[in-house]
Amino acid sequence: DGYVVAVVGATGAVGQTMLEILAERKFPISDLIPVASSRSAGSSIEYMGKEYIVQDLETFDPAGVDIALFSAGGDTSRVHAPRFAAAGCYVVDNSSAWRMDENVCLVVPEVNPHALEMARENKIIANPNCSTIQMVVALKPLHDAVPIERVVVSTYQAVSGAGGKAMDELAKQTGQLLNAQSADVNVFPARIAFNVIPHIDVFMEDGYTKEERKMMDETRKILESDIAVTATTVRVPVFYGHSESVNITFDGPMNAEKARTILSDAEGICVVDDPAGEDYPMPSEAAGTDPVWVGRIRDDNSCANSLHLWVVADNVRKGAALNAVQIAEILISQS
Ligand code: A2P
Ligand code: 11C
Repeated sequence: DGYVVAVVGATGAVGQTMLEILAERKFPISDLIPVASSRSAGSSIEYMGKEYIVQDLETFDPAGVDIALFSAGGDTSRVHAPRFAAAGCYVVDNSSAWRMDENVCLVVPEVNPHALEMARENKIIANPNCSTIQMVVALKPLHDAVPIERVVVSTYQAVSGAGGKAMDELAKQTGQLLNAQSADVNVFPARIAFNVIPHIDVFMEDGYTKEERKMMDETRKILESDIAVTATTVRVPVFYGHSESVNITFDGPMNAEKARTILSDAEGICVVDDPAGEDYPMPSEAAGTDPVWVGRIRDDNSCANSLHLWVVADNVRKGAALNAVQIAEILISQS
């Protein structure tokens, strides 16, 4: 016994990790259905030692599916998530399509599991953007202790956030440049190998990118607070693991020592913060792990009641696949 689980986008970078995490966490599955585009329909995927045939999303009938984990892009979700929901299936959607819809909850299990209440009716649950997830996991316990007034975040985001083709592009360009060839630029707006690009997703009229807008809007929705948030999001030549420099101003007394104690006790967080031992979180160590890693916790001496944090997490796991599976775990625990 167990649940019928569909993974939509099963052949992609996040979909593959969803399958790994479902297996690792022994999610109770009676039938697994991998779904993708017509390009990969008919091919097979392995899950816990068994082969499953990939179904074509366009023609797939969701009747009988209990939970679908979607990670196949916003356009795909906009069309197909309502179709699955109408068939009575819970959809945990990793795209940006539904996140800011006022009838859809945006959930990080460590932060706002209560918001899932809303999903009982409309069945769609939005998984936040990866860079938002790891930041709100760190902000929430601090915000509970002393309300946050303002957050200034700068990100250092891995290429896996942009999918499988983006990872191939970093690998290929690195090889080309080390062999004195010119780099082929296809996925990113500029060369990513041996470079840093202050541009993720499209630019909007106000000069911010959509990735920056997501961090600002989603943070307020998840924390259910109108705290001021401003972001600069940057792509770096790292395969897995987003890093963030987060500067926080509180509405009352807060300091590094207090924050270190709060964060050390918080769910889903590991504090690694030992300047004397030169120990701090890095994507090379966070990759492949589940926690949100926090370090470099220090007072911002330029401003009262302000702190700096350095926050690192595996963007494909906690930032996407793991968070979605954790949401599914709560859904089945309530059913
Ligand atoms: P496919 O392999 O058939 O193209 P990534 O984020 O690594 O680029 O992966 C994207 C995932 O989303 C893949 O599994 C891809 O399937 C899937 N996908 C993309 N577009 C569609 C679509 N129109 N319908 C169904 N699945 C899609
Ligand atoms: C990135 N954060 O690293 C993006 C990827 O809204 O789910 C996730 C985009 C999203 O490129």
